[in-house]
Amino acid sequence: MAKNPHTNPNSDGPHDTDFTTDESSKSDNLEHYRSDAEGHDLRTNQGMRISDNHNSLKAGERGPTLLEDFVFREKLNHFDNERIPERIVHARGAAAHGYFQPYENATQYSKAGLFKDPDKKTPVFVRFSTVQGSRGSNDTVRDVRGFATKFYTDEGNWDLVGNNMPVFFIQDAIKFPDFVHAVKPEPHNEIPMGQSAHDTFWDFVSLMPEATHMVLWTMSDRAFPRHYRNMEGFGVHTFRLIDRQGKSRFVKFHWKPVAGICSLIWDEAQKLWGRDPDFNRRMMWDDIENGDFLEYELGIQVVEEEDEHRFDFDILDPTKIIPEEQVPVTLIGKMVLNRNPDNFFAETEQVAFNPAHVVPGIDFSNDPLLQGRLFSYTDTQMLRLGGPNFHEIPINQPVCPFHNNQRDSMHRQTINKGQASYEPNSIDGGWPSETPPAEESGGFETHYERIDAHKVRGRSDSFGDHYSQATLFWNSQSDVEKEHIIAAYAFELSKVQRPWICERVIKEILPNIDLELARRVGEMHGIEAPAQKPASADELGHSAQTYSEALSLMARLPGHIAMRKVAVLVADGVDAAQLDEIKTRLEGEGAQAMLIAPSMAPVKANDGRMVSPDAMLNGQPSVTMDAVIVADGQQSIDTLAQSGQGRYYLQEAYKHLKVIVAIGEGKRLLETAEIPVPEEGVISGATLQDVFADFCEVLGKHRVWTRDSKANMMSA
Ligand code: HDE
Repeated sequence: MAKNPHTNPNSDGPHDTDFTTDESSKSDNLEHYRSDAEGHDLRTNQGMRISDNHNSLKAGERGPTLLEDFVFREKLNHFDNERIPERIVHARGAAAHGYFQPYENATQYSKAGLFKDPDKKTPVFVRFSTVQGSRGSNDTVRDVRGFATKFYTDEGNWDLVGNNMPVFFIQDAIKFPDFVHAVKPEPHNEIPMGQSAHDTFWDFVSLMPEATHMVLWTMSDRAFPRHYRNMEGFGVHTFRLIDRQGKSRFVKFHWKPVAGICSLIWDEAQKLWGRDPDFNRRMMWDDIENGDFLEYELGIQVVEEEDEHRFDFDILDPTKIIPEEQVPVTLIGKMVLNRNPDNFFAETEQVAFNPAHVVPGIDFSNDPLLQGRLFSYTDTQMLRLGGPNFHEIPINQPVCPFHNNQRDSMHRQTINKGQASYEPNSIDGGWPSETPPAEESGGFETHYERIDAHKVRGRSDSFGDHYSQATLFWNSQSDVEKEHIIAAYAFELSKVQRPWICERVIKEILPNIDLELARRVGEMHGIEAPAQKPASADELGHSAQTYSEALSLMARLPGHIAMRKVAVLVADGVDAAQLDEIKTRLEGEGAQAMLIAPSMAPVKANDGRMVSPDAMLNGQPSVTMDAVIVADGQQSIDTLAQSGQGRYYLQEAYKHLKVIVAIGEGKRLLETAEIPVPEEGVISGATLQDVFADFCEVLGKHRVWTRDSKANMMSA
């Protein structure tokens, strides 16, 4: 291949070789920009000390404010311009710092330096987000979650900008504006916020069969994770890994949550909109502050180039997964999120991800959705962050040195020295110079791919199967998950005003996934679903695999109670010794116990001790917790039984399939609240010892799944 015929004598190899990142590199880099006002005088942006920050300058104490007041003007001017455009999608998010560490040298797959040394920690910044709602919308809406990771590597930033679902709604980026316009709040009244339950969304997706697979994922409980630590992440597209010899392999990236996958229940998610709209971000923040870090393993599914066409789907089609049974996920490293940002705007809001930010060893496939994304992200930052210098914003800067001949524009911070802002040059010694590709520390070289094609505005026939993997997903769900999906479609369509859109979904889309699914949703809308699949055999496609365990949430339940939040209900007269025992035993299992009382006033325990509650019943409602323990104590139970909130706490916990434990007299509260006891997950006993093993076993599955069919009978 002909090389660039430049004359730069310095292009002989890497020059910034004495540089290497470690876990604290990004934090050290940000330190330069951190500002702490403690012990400092109040000054203007020009550095002048301010003597009065309460009164503007006036002509007489009751007179008009004077234009001369530059202190007032600076303050108001800055305030008036505080807001920047929010992200067009993924506007609401929360982020954390951490590190990535490979398990062992994985350079047989990719020469990217961050995969090489198991002792090396590469700093990361991860932003989780919802897609549809604006910056101030609710956390627990039914939506996809963004899972975007910026790795600050020795060789530059690599952004893995993924979601918590492995497929997407459309196949070609040219449809993205249509999709986003359809899912966003409707243009005439900006309703509904954070919801896909409206006409334009269902109109679009029912006219675009390629959306069917992804819509099914969003109708599953994956659409409202219990905690960011409890969701998977996916790069979605097929990418390429390039090894040291320059050999390319296709790859799908996965994040596997160490804490297992757990979701909310739809009714619980909805109630959280009001009870704690910041639920997910608050949990992440609090856990990190408490040292309960979030952990994920990075997995790769590797497909050799010669196997590209061996599947019954096209690996370039972003509406398809590669089932884990066909290509297992190899876990190559671990990411730990262990530090909260110092400033939401400076870091979480200004961070700019881009799937085009790659490092040598990682490259793109021809997935047409990915190809479009490679353009879109820089483009959107120009408006959102005010021009092309957004890479200079501290959170976006690589930690390795970076020099080039890009110059000027809005808000330029770098003071570039020298006269030659071009290359090659003989004035500034030929610097900065190119680096030839190499096995390691080389310059980026695009994978050498032969393309021999007609220019064509079209789509490959291999992208034509829109249903078979949706059917695979449906077949792989447990009965409980299927019931939740049916309820989700019924709910969403109940918000659609135009009957023909509902009919189209029930008669033309759902039966192609599964006839029973269509029949059940149809039943709830008084619409008869067809007895046969309406799509042709060609349109239905074919998946040799009909079941994949990895697609069910039940396959990855935590199996332990670490990090679970347990409410311990208390009131005056509660058994003090038992409270100590409950706390010790829960903490021993890594769970978090919260004492919850009718009010924040200290509770007088049975031994006269005053115990401070962590929260009150309506301040930390059951929807924010994973399980409830009713502690013993006659007077305490009397008080809780007389309280509507006390009884409701248990009823709601029961409805949301939570484990409920009553110790001693506590059983009386269950009876007053009309909670059936005993049954699986409703456990009573004379002492904590009697119930603890049972409690841990059921809570290890997160919820009492066997209760699902009865839960709706609870009116809470
Ligand atoms: Fe994005 N997407 N996207 N997207 N996306 C944005 O970039 C876009 C897609 C994803 O926390 C925007 O900076 C196009 C798939 C995440 O800051 C924008 C297409 C996946 C985030 C954009 C897609 C994603 C974004 C909006 C179809 C999963 C939030 C603001 C071709 C693999 C990142 C911004 C953060 C954000 C464009 C599809 C993930 C407009 C054109 C597929 C996690 O540039």
